[in-house]
Amino acid sequence: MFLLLGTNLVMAQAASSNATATDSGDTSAQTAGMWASVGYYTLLFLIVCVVVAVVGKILKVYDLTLQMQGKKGINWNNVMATGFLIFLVAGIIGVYYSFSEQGSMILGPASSVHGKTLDTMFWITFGITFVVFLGTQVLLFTFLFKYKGSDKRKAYYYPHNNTIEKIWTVAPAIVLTILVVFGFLTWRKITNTVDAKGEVASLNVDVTGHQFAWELRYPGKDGKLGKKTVKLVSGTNKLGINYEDKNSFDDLAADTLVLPVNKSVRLNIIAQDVIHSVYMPNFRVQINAVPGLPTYFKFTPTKTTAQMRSDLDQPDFNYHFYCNKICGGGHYNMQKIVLVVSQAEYQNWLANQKPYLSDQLKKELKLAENPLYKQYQLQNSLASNN
Ligand SMILES: [Cu+2]
Repeated sequence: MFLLLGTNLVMAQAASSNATATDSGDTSAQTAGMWASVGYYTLLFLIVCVVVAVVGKILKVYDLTLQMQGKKGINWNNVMATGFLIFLVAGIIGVYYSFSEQGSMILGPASSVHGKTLDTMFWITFGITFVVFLGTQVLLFTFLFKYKGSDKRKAYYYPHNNTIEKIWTVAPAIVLTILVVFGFLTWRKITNTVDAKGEVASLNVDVTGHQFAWELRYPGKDGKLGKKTVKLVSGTNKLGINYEDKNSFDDLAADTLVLPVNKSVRLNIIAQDVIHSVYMPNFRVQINAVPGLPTYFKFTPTKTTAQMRSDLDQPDFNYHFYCNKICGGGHYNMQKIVLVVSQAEYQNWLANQKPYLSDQLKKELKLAENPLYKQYQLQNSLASNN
């Protein structure tokens, strides 16, 4: 009960702090408000405890006086059984309340191809577990009430029954197997969609997390990302790009994750310090960024930002990209806007992005004297002349 109150409290706080942050930004008033509500719920909990204790004591005294007068005392079996029934009804009301109050906070339809499959899996799992939850709770508490202790009835000693043991072992095993196999097939379908079968993703983007920002690197005209090495990381070469790889020369640095709609994207995920996590709820994308262990995620966005805005009737809607690990003091900073646009808009945006290779970096690496770079420049100028 205390946990439930606590969860509600935190949710209410998040909602109210979101509302007031835009209004006034007065954090001290918010903190005071927070402690006032913590105090309020703690007090409420203590009062409920005291009331229960007092009612219990009164009943006990009443019971004792009845017994002293030679009458039949309180039937505690009935009291306990009724208590269980009240608990069941209150619990079901609580479940209904949390669905009706917080159910609307659930994410809208997925905006990616694999997201729809994941959602189907989620709802099937939810449906099965919810029916089992409701069924077991109703049976448990109804039986507790129906077969409460009584003087007229003696408890039946029933130590073992192979048949029902088989049923309650085999039935959950079958259901769990179906769910696990379903999840495995779904995950395989997601990870096999784009390039696992040798088919290259239309777009390959590097996402590097560090305390406390994400760095994005897009491939240039060649469509290939250059190699990188952690040893080369410096003030001017934040990602440690290796310029002995000629694919690096035209790579682009971007501030926003812009993606063309209906094209497969592969995000190469890297962490430079602690574990971060790439989280894009609308696309149902979430995977850890682990130092020393590059991960990746492939997905295909299906709805442009503009489409979502008109569908949801929210002109200021944006997809977001978050860090999903509490990675340190500036963790809240690790978010970006994700723009899903048409192919033409994407090309247009890409043409305006700055190369990762800054003038300063060129000087530092003495690229003017590098034969590989000279050759790259020559090819570029020939290409633009043609
Ligand atoms: Cu982070």
